[in-house]
Amino acid sequence: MLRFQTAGESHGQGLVAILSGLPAGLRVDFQFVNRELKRRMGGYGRGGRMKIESDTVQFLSGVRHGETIGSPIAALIENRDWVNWREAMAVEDSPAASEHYKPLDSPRPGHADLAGCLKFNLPDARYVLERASARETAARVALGALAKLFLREFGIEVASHVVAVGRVALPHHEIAFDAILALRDREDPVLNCADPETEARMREEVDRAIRERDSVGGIFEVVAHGVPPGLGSCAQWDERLDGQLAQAVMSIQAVKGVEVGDAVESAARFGSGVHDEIGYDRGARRFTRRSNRAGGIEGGMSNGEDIVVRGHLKPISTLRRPLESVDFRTREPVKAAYERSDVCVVPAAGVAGEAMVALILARAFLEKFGGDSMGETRRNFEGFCNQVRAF
Ligand code: EPS
Repeated sequence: MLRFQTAGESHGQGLVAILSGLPAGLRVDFQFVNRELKRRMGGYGRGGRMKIESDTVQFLSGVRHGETIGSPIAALIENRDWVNWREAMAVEDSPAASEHYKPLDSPRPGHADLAGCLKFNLPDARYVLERASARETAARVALGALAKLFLREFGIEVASHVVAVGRVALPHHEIAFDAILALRDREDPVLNCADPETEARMREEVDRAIRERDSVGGIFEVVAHGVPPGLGSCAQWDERLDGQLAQAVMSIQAVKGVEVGDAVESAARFGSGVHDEIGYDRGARRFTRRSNRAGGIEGGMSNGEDIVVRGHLKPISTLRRPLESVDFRTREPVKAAYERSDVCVVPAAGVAGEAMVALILARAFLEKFGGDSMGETRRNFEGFCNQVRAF
C-alpha cells in the first residue's frame, strides 16, 4: 500500500516526508522533482518568503543509483529562512528572539490560530501556525513528483490550471489537456491560466487585492489524463476514488471546497443535460463519451475519461487590513495580527493539488495492480488492459 506522511514547521530547520510502497525499479528524475518544487513556489501574488527560499529535495533513503529499491523513501527540503529563526526558536529570550520572534496573540480569523491554541492549549498562535502553514505542501509536492513519475510509466499525466481568481473566471472550460500540460514548462507561471486574456484580468484582480491591502482566492483544476478504467471501487464507501480525491484535495491549506467534474453546474440542471452519453469506437475497440461532466469517475470508479478535480480556495487569511479579533491576554478587541504573507496562492495550490491527485491515483493504481517491482506492476497492468480490450 502506498502511504506517506510529512513533518516540519514553516520556520523550522526543514520539511521531511516519507513515502512507502513504491515498487522497486522506478527511475527517479531528480531534475523533474526539483522543477515541480520550483513550480509550487511561483505565481503572481506570492509574498516575500518565496524570495528567500529555493526549494530542492534530498532523498535520504529508498533511492539508489537513480532508482527506487522498494524501501521507504525519505525526503528532506531545507528551509532557508531557518537561518533567520534558528536562535529565536532555540532560546525564547535571546536577542534573535526579540527581533524575529514576536508572540502572535491576536488570532487571525480564517487561520488555524484560534482553533489550534484552544486545541493544544498553547498561549501563542505561532506554535500553531508553524505547522498549519501551507509551507508543508512543499513536502507533498516532492512526493507527488515521485507519484507522477510512477504514473507516467503507465501513460498517465497529471497537470493543473487556474480557472478562477476572485471574480475573474475562465469563460469556457474546454481547454485541451495538452495546453494545460504545456503550462508546466513556463518559466514564470504567472497565474497558470491557459487563456492569456483571462490571465491578464486575473492579474488585475490580484493587483486590486494588493491595492486594497486584501487577499484573493480562486479555483484550480487538476486533470489526470490516460487513467485506465477501474481504479477505486463502488464496493465500500472508503474505496470510492472520488471520495479519496476529495479528502486529499480538501486537505490542502486554504481549500474549502472540492468539485469532481462539473458538479456545481450539474446540481442546477436536469439529468438529461448532465450525464455523458456512451458510444463505441469499433476501430479503436473502446467505449467513448461525447462529454465528460462526470470528471472521469462514475460509481466511485475511474471510467477511462480524464479525471477532473477542482479545488476552491478561500482568500489567504493574513490581511494587511486586518479584521476584528481579541487579544489573548487582555480579552479586549484588537485588530488581528499581520505579518509577511502571500496575497494569492491559487497557482501554487494547483501544483499541490496535482501532487495530491497523483499520490491518490498512484495508490489506487497499486491497489488494483500491485507489484513489488516495476516489471511485476507492468505485467499486471497489461493483463488488465488486454482484458478491457477483449470485453
Ligand atoms: C504562510 C505564510 C507565508 C507563506 C507560507 C504560508 O510564510 P511566511 O510567514 O514565512 O512569510 O509564504 O507559504 C510558504 C512558506 C510556502 O512555501 O508556500 C501561512 O501563514 O500559511
